[in-house]
Parts: sequence; C-alpha cells; structure tokens
Amino acid sequence: LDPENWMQSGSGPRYVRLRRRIEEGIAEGTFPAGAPLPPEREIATLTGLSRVTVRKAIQELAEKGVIVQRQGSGSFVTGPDDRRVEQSLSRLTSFTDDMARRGMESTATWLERGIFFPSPEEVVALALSSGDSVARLSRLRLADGRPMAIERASLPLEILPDPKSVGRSLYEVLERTGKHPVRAIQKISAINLGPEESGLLGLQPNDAGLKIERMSYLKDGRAAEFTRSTYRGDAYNFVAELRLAS
Ligand code: 16G
Repeated sequence: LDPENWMQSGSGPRYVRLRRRIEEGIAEGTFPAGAPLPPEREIATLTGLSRVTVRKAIQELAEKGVIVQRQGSGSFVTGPDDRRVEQSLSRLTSFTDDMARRGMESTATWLERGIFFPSPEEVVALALSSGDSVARLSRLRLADGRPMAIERASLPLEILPDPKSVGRSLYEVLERTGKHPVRAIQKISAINLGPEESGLLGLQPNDAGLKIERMSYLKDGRAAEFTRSTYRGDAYNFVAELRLAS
C-alpha cells in the first residue's frame, strides 16, 4: 500500500483501485490466508484516502468473500476454513435446519420432483414391492445463495404420497405427517466431480466432491428415505465426537 505507487493500479474510482490493490496484495502473499488486514484508520493514513473510501473498499472485499470481518477484531484474509460449514456426523438433521442454525438461508433449485418408476437400486434400498412407484426429489441446495450440494432423495409413496407437497423442507413435511426418520446410516466417499455436477455447484470438472449416501428409517424400522448426494469438497468440515471403545 505504498502511497507513492498504489494509485497507479489502473483506473476507476479510488475505492475500486484500493480494493484491487488489496486483492493483488493477497494474491502476491503480502496478506496470506488468515492474516489480519491493517485497521481501516491505518490504511487511510498509509494511502492518504478518506476513511469512507477505505471502508467502501473493505466492504466490497467482504461482499466478494475475499476477507471475513469478525466483530471486535477486524478483517482477515479468507482462509480455506472460513468458507467451510461445520457439519456434525452424529446428528440426524435436515439441510434447512443445519443452515438455519448458522443463521444462513437455505434455498433450492428443483431438478426433479414427482412420482417415478423406481430404479433397481431404489427397489432394493427402499424394499419396494413390484409395481410400487417412488417419490423423487432432486435439488441443488444453496446456503445464502452459494451452491452447496446436489441431493437426490427417493422415498416410498407410503412415506411421501405427494412429492409436490415439499416446498422448502422434506423433513418438515415428514415431521408434520408423523413420518420423520429416527435413525440413518450415512456413507461418505471422496469423488472427482463430473462436468454436469461441477457446473451446478459452480466448480470445475474434476474438482473434489463428496458422495454421501443416507439411508434413513422410521421408528418401526421401515425404510423412509434413500438419498444420494454430491457435496462440494471445499465447503464442509465433517465433525464427529469419538469415545474410547470400552
Ligand atoms: C439433509 C440430508 C438429506 C435430507 C435433507 C432434508 C444428506 C447428507 N443429508 O441434507 O438426506 O433429505 O437433509 O432436508 O443426505 P430438508 O428438510 O431441508 O429438505
């Protein structure tokens, strides 16, 4: 931020030039991931800019996700963990609840929602009888507008007779109708994203992803939901509490 030369960083309003200069500083490693940015007042003194201009540049960096602002301690260069959501592996929760608990808004783009002839995999997983149809809900799930996962849920019609009744939350509908699962087995494997999935998730083909399969059951043991999901590899930290086996 040398006052002699920083103003030469291209054209545009002062706050845009300052923002770009800080982004360059981050790219060059002057401000490494996780490092604090100098306080607003210091940047103003260094550059000779007004605090309003500096604040505007910092605001834009925060909106772009380049920095994170922490109450009372200032701004920090976004590190790999700042863009990840901590997800417990020991609680049976829904995407909507998980995001609400973090103060994030969950939205979805529907890819498929209806009643279908089941695939052999669905017949086996959900123990369907011949002639049974299956309810399918496929969604791209977003948190505060950021794509997080593609989820493909399949349910027997006795659990979800009307797939269109699911607006925002599947588990909310199951709760309301007394069909909420109480137990699930979840399997997670590492994958490289294919072209279609990476596009939906806003990533590049071959980027890292996680394949998650959840098989959930009602209290009486009946299969409730078989969900195959693809999660972004860069958006989650999965956490489980471990206890010494006795
Ligand atoms: C979670 C579940 C998914 C379930 C969904 C319901 C995984 C890894 N997680 O994302 O099985 O269908 O929650 O969410 O599969 P909703 O109630 O917000 O629709």
